[in-house]
Amino acid sequence: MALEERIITRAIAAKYFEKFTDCLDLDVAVVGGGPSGLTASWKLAEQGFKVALFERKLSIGGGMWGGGMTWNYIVVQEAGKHILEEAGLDLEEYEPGYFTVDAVTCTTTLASKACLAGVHVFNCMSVEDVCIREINGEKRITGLVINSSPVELAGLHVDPLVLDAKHVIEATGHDTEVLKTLLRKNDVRLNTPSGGLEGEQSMWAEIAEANTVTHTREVFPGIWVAGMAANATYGSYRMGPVFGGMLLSGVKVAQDISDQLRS
Ligand code: 48F
Repeated sequence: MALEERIITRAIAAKYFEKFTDCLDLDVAVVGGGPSGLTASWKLAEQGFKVALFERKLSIGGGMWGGGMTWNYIVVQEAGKHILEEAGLDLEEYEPGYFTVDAVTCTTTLASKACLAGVHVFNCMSVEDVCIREINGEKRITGLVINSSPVELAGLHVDPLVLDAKHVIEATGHDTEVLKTLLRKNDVRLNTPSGGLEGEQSMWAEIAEANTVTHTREVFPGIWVAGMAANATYGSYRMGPVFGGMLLSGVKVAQDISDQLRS
């Protein structure tokens, strides 16, 4: 059988745009494919919700690939260990309560769980803005403004495209990019003590890990913070290469959004 490049091209274009148009109206749009975004999208997709994940880089996985300082092992504490075990990973107890796992195995496994659960992944796609609408007298995020990452990287003047989402998860990590844009462009207040971003503090893993979970919440109607973005939003500490809080935050945001979508 002849192998025609034209058919290969048509197959890619047809399948991509089928996926893209199917995702114009989402239950949940996740921004950032780090551990919290991956876990959240996996947990939502396995419940049957229509979920898309937007990741600026070519690879999903965020800050998990390199362990600590490129030494590619990560540590997970007891509380978050069951999530990785559910994904099929074996963890080794290094000292009581400290479990290690190969960072690359962990990242690829989490990514695989999300993809196989039905998350529509758009890698190489940057979220540059949100859509905001007034609904019943309340401002609410109703969608995302996206652009191809190479367009963004090259600084080309190309307009973005837009899709609707009932809920958005801000999982962009330390930079909280989506919320920064929301605040810069709109006269709005977040559900934080100051109404703005409280900002991340220096390293304190024990407090930060617990805070990551308690700070995972709806920060403005229609947009939720998860992972390191939750701590940066609510003024907590960084925690370095211990990942239980990231995983638990992903599970929590998925559960809370699922409860709202079902109510
Ligand atoms: O930083 P990241 O891994 O976020 P996370 O899930 O996990 C944090 C940990 O990796 C680590 C830590 C805890 O142990 O402190 O840092 O909170 O992943 C965030 C992802 O979001 C992407 C970015 O490329 C990264 O992969 N991202 C950031 N801004 C955008 C974006 C954007 N505007 N559009 C699309 N993707």
